[in-house]
Amino acid sequence: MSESVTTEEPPVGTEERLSHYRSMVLSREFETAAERQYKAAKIGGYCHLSSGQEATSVGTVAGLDQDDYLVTGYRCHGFALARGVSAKAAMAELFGREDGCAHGRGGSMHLLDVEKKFYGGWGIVAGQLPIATGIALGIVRQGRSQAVLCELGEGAVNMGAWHESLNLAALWDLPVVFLVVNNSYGMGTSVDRASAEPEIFRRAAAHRMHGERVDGNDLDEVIEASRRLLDRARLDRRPAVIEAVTYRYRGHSVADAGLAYRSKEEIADWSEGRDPIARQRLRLQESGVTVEDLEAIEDEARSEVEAAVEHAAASAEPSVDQLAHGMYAPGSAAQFERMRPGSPFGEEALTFDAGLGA
Ligand SMILES: Cc1ncc(C[n+]2csc(CCOP(=O)(O)OP(=O)(O)O)c2C)c(N)n1
Repeated sequence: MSESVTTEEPPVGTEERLSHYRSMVLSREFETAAERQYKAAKIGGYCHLSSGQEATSVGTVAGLDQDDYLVTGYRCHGFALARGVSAKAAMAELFGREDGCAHGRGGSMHLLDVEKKFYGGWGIVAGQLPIATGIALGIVRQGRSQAVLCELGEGAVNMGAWHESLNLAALWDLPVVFLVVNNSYGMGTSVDRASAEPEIFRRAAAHRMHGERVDGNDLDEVIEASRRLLDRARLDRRPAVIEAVTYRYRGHSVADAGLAYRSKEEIADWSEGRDPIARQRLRLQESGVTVEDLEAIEDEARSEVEAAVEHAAASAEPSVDQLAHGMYAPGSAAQFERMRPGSPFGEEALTFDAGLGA
């Protein structure tokens, strides 16, 4: 840790704890269903699941104000749901359907809901960091009081965009918190084999930025740290790094069994011994919540996901003539108009009608 940052946050109340529990269970159920649907060929492209990481996604999103921004990498289902994207809209997006939260154009890696200030879902490792940093710069330039939470995997911290983004965020005092989800593996490469400094939070110090590590499977700990650091970013314009240590139970993507580079014992150690949902369930029981109440929440989440799958399957495919809709900013048509063969840009003719409109 590069400095001490204290908290005066009140403890989380039971209603709120139940709501977070619901959100974690919904995420787990969603991922289980997504895997099944992918294997049944209802979902195409890539599909990265985050089962086991629920305390990190739910806990960090709990630290955001409604007006704050969220930007993530491709393992984004749990973050989208925690931010309030409905299971129906998220599942329909995985199915590539019109009712999806990105109208079926993005798929699993590119969930998006601008109204909820969830700016994706990005497939290029570390590609989301400059975007999040730019949003934070926009906030400062426009004199607004908001924060940005930027999620990335521990595999992304060896990319140039990590260094560039942290440097500018620290130099310009930008209100952004970089959340490194350290689930031990970038595809099949363990953090110890990839990072000269495997305690990722320490890397913040290279930019004179605050960094700290939390147990990413402990919901309360994650909420406390993310609230404190997001408040500090929003109110004092001070960036930070939170490293959440957690584990993904499934393979890198559904196409990876996840067993070639780690042992069954290691997976069991996390899934049976440190599961974030089981941990929170026990805490809730200890605080007086009944098993019946918890089971009702779990049944409700299961039904919500079943309904989401039915909804996704019944949703229309986007029409082909709308393929490029939303891809270009207003005004692009005029710019493309100038880009004819023989223009100073020397482009070839566009090969299909991009449906740009005015
Ligand atoms: C620039 C770039 N290089 C390589 C890839 C291929 N790739 C996809 S995921 C991944 C591993 C990233 O691991 P990590 O950042 O730890 O995230 P996690 O999968 O653990 O969520 C790689 C190398 C990519 N998408 N983008």
